[in-house]
Amino acid sequence: MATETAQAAGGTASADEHLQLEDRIWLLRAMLLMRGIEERAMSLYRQGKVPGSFYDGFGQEAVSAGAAFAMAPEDRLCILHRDLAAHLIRGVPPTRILAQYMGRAAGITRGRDGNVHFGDRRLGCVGMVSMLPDMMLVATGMAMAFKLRGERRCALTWFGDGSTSRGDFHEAMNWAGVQRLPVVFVLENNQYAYSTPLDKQFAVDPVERAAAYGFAGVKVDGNDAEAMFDATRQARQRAVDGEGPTLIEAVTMRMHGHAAHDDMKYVPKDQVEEWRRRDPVDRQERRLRELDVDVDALRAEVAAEIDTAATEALAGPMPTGDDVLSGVFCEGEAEPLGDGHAPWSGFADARPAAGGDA
Ligand SMILES: Cc1ncc(C[n+]2csc(CCOP(=O)(O)OP(=O)(O)O)c2C)c(N)n1
Ligand SMILES: [Mg+2]
Repeated sequence: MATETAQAAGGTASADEHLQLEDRIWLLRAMLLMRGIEERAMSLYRQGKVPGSFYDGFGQEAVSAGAAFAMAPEDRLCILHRDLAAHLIRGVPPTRILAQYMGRAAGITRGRDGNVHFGDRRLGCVGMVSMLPDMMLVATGMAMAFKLRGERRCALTWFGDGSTSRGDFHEAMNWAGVQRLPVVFVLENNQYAYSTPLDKQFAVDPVERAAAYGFAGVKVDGNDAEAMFDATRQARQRAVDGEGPTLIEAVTMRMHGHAAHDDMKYVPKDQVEEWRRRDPVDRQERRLRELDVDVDALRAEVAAEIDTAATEALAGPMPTGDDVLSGVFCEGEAEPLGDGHAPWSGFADARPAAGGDA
């Protein structure tokens, strides 16, 4: 299986063909929202309003925005701790996300977790399992269900470079390859797993591992939202056409510490500086300015939306504890996952028929 390298900067011919101007604006909007919400959450954390620690995806916004954008409403997403843009693209409102971080009743887990382990099942997002990378097995299992039911649907999961050293990674890759399952694995290579750098993580180029399991591996500039979109669009197409899984290695950089408590002293400063010049938000912004989009107005609109969301989230109550046992076990009929938003205009007219439940 060939390992391809997607074209880096300036947009690909294929992205030009598949993205309308409104899609390109949507991609920037999702990334601006992600960055703004996470910045606000970090300041709420410092004010003692976010319990535990806080994890962000600063510098990695294009990985979740670009990949999630290529998915159809009936597809299923297993979203990790640096992938906030995926929740936003599927339709989770910023207020609920900020409420989630603060452990409030209006959060996605209704105050049961003040952290990143959430997913709105009504929008086709699976709540994150903290044991890494168990979401690869969940996505593979869902893809197995799609295949058995003969549905044209796809599952996608993100996971980090650190996850590739775990047994579950290899089990998921192997089963997906053997069964030729409709699943997309997005390896978010952000150079570090906590303080462990890449040269202590793998002795091979990780994208080559796809070939070892019999499917395609694609290395993509993870700081380019449109390149991410395009690689995922093609991977999804292969998946629903019965051509099996794809491993997409999104090469990016974790620009902040592992979490709020980590000053990342172990990361060389010039490495961070070098990646700052490749900022994914700036990149999409430049692209849109060239297309005469009023990016300043978009920025102002997003900033106002986040202000409103933060005010609403802060005004919302904490959970009372009365319903702490509800939702722990299935009561009555299991409620299937719902379909999420999929703003990519390509799906407006050419949406495949929705399949059954998963
Ligand atoms: C099995 C397991 N071991 C340890 C952890 C604690 N932990 C959470 S995130 C993380 C680092 C993961 O690094 P990577 O996979 O590269 O993802 P990144 O955080 O860089 O996005 C660790 C060790 C965990 N969640 N699961
Ligand atoms: Mg990592």
